[in-house]
Amino acid sequence: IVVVVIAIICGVTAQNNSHSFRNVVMERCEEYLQKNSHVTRNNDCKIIWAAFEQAYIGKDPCDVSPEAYDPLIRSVKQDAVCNSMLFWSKTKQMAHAFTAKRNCLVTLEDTLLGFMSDGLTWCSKNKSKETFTTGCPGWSDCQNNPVRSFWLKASINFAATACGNVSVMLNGSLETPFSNSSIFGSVEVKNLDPNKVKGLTVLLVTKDTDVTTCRHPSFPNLQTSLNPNIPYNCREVPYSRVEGCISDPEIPCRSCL
Ligand code: AVW
Repeated sequence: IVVVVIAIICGVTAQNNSHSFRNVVMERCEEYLQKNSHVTRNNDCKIIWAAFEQAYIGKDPCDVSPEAYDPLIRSVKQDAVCNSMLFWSKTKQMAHAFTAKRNCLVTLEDTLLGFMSDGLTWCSKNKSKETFTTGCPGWSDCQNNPVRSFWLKASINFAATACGNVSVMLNGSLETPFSNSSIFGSVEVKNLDPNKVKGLTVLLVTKDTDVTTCRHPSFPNLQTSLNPNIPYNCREVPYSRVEGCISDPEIPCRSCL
C-alpha cells in the first residue's frame, strides 16, 4: 500500500509539474496577446506551446540543441520594431525596469517569445513525456541544456531581426563592462545584419563614483566583433537619470538616454 501511495503521489506531482509549466507559458502567452493587440493576429498560443514542447520533451536534458527551437521561433509571428531594440548585459533588472512602462525601447523579454520564458527553468528526460521545473541542469552544467539553448536561439533571432539604430545597456559600475563571452558579446553583436542595422549605441550607465568610461579597453573588442559596416557609438548615461526615468514613466525617452 505504501509503495502504491508513494507511486501515486509521485505520478501526481510529476503531472502537476508538466501541467503547471504548460499553464505558466500558456497564461503568459495569452496575457501578452491581450495586452499587445497588434501581435494577437497571426499568433496562436496552442500552436506556440506545441512547438515549444517539441523542442525538449523526451530528450536528455543535456542534449537539446539551439536548433531544436527553430520550429518555436517560426511559430511566433512578431515583427521587429526598428530603432527601438535594446540589448543588455549585466543590466537585466535596470533594462527591464526602464522598458516596463515605455514603448520607445524593447528588450527580448518584452517580445512574446522572451516574455513567455523569462525566469523559467524547464527540462524533460530521455523517452519521458513530462516537463520538470526542478532538477534541471544549470546554465553551465552542460552546453546543450534546454534553457541555455532556448536563450541562445532566441538571442540569435532577436539580433538577426534587429533593424535601424539599436542600443545596448551596459553596466558602468563593473571593471569590465563588455565581455566577449556574454550572450551579447558572443552571440548578439555577431548576428547584427549590416543590411538592416544602421548603428549600435552603447549606453554605459555610470554612477558618479564609477571610473569606467566609454574609453574602456574592452570596447575595441566589441568593435572588432561588430560588422565593420555597422557604425559604433558609445554614450555615458548617468545612473541617476535612468533611475529618475524608471520612477517617472512620463519623462520622454529622449531626455532619458
Ligand atoms: P548577462 P548576457 N551562467 O547579464 O549578455 C549562468 O551576463 O549574457 O548578459 N547564467 C548565465 C550565464 C552564465 N555563464 N550567462 C548568461 N546567463 C543567463 C538576451 C543568466 O540567466 C538579451 F537579449 C543571466 O541572468 C540580452 O541582450 C542572463 O543569462 C542578452 O541576452 C544574462 O546574463 C543578455 O545576455
